[in-house]
Amino acid sequence: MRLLLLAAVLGIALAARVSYDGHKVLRVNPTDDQLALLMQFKNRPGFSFRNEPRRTGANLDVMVSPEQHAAFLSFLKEKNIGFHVLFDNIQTLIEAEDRRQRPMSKVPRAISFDQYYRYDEINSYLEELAAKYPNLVTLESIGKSYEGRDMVVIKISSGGSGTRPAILIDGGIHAREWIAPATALYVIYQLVENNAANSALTDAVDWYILPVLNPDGYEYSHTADRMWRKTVSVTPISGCPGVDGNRNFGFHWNEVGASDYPCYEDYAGEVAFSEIEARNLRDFALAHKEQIKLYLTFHSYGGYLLYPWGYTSELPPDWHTLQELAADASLAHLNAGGDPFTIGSSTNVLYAAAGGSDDYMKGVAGIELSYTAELTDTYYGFQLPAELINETVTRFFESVRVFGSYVKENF
Ligand code: 0X9
Ligand code: ZN
Repeated sequence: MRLLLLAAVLGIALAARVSYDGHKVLRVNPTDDQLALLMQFKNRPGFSFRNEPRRTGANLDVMVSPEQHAAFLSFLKEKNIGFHVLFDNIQTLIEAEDRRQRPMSKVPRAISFDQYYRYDEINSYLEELAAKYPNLVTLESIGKSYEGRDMVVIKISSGGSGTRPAILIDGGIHAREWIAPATALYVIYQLVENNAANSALTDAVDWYILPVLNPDGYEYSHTADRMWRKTVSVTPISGCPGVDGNRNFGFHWNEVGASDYPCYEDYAGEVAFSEIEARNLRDFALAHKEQIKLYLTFHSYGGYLLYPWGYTSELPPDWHTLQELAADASLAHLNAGGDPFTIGSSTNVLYAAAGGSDDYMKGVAGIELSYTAELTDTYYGFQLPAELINETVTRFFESVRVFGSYVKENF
């Protein structure tokens, strides 16, 4: 009883949550041939591929259930595939996160970057900013999510005409990538609450930031399943809800690197833009497409700055510009104490996957500069401990500064 009370007070639905007790994360170092063999395990019950390397020599991180562990180890040994155990029990990381989570409060204390905020808290913060900085901030709900949550875009603009160049940022299309909304929130914090120091970034450029693009999934990853990636909409298979939002955009939709099967993590949806969240973002971007010059979508993990295309290994004609700007952003990250990013087109440096928001923004909305930022190093994966948020977001803000200055100087 006491425990339940505590759970209620903490806002944690302990009873209903998926347990990952005994789930290990193995970092496997396959050769190209071995990787082909390993692909048979993708989407098998008890396995979750956290990334899918393309480059020779890159790691593959696999989460394995306790039931599958022994057989998988034998397989790795038999095929002589190198690996090491990254986490012995992923549930211990989840529990460490829970212990750090403080009770939800309607009005958050001063914002800080040593904790992950829930959807309601993030929106309260945005409202607080709108009330406090009416000359700089306006809020717009770009529509409701599947479960009826507002998708709130904060516009940060110091004035001027509607023809100023703008930057569109979103985070959290993948529910479990908690550092993504946290980073978007930090950009908001710096541009608004620390505007005196950052006014050069807002005096000629407008910013549209949607910190939680998949609010239902984000909340679900807090209350029910820490490893949730998708939206939560009903699919043709009962018991397998959700679509991969980043496979749902209507540009070369479902051509490669996506699944038709609703139970898989990279399910593309029944049709392009089946998901209301993807449609809402699409409509917003199209309505502002003349103004938006750069799109940044935050994901984790791995330390990549990716540009289109994800649907083909061919490069866009202006790939040099995309590459050079990303290199400058990466250098700023390095100078701030972070690691350099791996830079390249999604297909060429990560894997081919069509239906991503980045490809759509460039290919259809005509936003020339479009990037996916895979934030953070690879060790903790999706469960970057809250005490590492601060250094992650402060370093990445230096990259954001580079993107902002580029737009200011070139449009
Ligand atoms: O697979 C994805 O959607 C992204 N990686 S993640 O681990 N965060 O899921 C990469 C997306 C890159 N862009 C495209 N493929 N269009
Ligand atoms: Zn992602």
